[in-house]
Amino acid sequence: MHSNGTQASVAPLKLCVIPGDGIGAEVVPAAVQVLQQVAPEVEIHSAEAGWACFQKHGTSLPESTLELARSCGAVLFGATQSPAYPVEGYFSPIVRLRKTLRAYANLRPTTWLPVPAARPGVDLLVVRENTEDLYIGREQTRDDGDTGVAEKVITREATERVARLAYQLAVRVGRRKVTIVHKANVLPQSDGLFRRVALEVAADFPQIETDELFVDTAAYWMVKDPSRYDVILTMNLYGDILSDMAAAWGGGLGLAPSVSLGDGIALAEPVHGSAPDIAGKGISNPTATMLSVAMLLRHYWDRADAAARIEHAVHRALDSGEYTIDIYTDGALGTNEFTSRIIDRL
Ligand code: GGG
Repeated sequence: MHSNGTQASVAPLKLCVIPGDGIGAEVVPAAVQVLQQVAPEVEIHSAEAGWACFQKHGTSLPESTLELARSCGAVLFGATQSPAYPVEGYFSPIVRLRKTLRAYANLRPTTWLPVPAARPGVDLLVVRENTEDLYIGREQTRDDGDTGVAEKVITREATERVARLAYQLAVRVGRRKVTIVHKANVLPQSDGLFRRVALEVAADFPQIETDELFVDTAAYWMVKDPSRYDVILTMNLYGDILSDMAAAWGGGLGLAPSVSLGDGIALAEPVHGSAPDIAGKGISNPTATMLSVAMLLRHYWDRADAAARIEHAVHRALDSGEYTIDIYTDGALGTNEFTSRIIDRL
């Protein structure tokens, strides 16, 4: 309070909301409803991106969306459905958004939830480098028409910043071990650099145990015994794949949240995609998006209290057997009904 009795002005919390394609249009509004219950002060600003946006406007990520995302600082993205064949002028909006916003560290936790498919005791965090690797989109078809080439880029700068964030986070949240995942024996120039730089950063954190695995061995252990892991630090492509595998132990992709952090930026999104097979039926699971909002509250807005309210409400609903159809078919709830049950518990 100022001495003249007026309230000091506090910058409003703003969220840029981009539902995207498919079930993004169902799960994002559900998660926004939940957010408005626990943090009604957050201003909601909507924007477009995705395949449908490309068909409408000729771009999958309009400049106005990027500007809004930058000015809000916090973004909630649903899902997108990029075609699996080349389309002139099209690029993946989510990959571009992560890179343009320099949201460089994608945090993908898998923790046990009270659902039938979850593996008791699973509790791990994948920290995935989010701005380079094979995902930079430098791809071409050679003149022979039968050779596709993609460039993989790994830099010291991007590796160092994601590694440092992973170790700092490990210290802050009380994790004990970081496993660096790579394939440096086959790719010594790119993965070898990632390994070297990550190990250099690890040396600054002697309180955290560090080990390393080749990505194929890491996949084997993810299936055989995920309790081997605490924090996994890895590159973009391997992180994408390993975190989906981990999500199976958490009870399924419908429950797997994520947030990507950068300097002054956070981009929350469920790990799952646009699920075109179930889009529009009102049966999608909004849990992953709700838990992604909780991650935004905890890691970006420093609102651990509000994050915990969402997480506890989700736990209690699942514990009472309130499931969407991806979790259990008998008596499954639709997206809106499930969302109401969560809101009732907040
Ligand atoms: N919510 C994350 C998401 O949309 N995943 C699917 C994905 O990565 N898609 C990339 C694309 O279709 O451009």
